[in-house]
Amino acid sequence: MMFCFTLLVLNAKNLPPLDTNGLSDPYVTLRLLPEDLFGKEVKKTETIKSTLFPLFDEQFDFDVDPELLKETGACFHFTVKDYDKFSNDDIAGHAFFNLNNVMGLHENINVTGGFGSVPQQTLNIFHPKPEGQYFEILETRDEERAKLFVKAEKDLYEKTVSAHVSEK
Ligand SMILES: [Ca+2]
Repeated sequence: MMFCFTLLVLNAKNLPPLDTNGLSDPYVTLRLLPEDLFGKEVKKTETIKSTLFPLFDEQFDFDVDPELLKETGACFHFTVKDYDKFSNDDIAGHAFFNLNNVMGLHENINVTGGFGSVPQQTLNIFHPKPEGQYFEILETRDEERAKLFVKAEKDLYEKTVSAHVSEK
């Protein structure tokens, strides 16, 4: 049985300035990983011009087999990019969202009440280095390597989050 996973991309803040005017033209691409399970479909938001605090407020629907969301390493991969008219778009950063603990997935119930009933998640973006190496691994079709990559990213994400929390 397939179900529709709906994701609302709200906003981003404090993005790195990637244009010479000290601003950026951000948009977000999102996809499900690992590719071997979910395919290569990539969705993207509109580009918001000249801002480091874009408001996207866009909704995306993914038709997925809920069993796949329970697989190790299943996650959303977000990439925040800066649109450039005359060169390749720059990458502002990446973020990952683990899907193993999504509300309603294990309880076998529908989450009702719309977005108001689902807590918002704030993800910290990070810029992976060296970029080339990350992307080679990311693009690989080999499932085991993809999973290892995702696990490493999740560990990094957890570290980023805990560092962020302890700052407060
Ligand atoms: Ca730009």
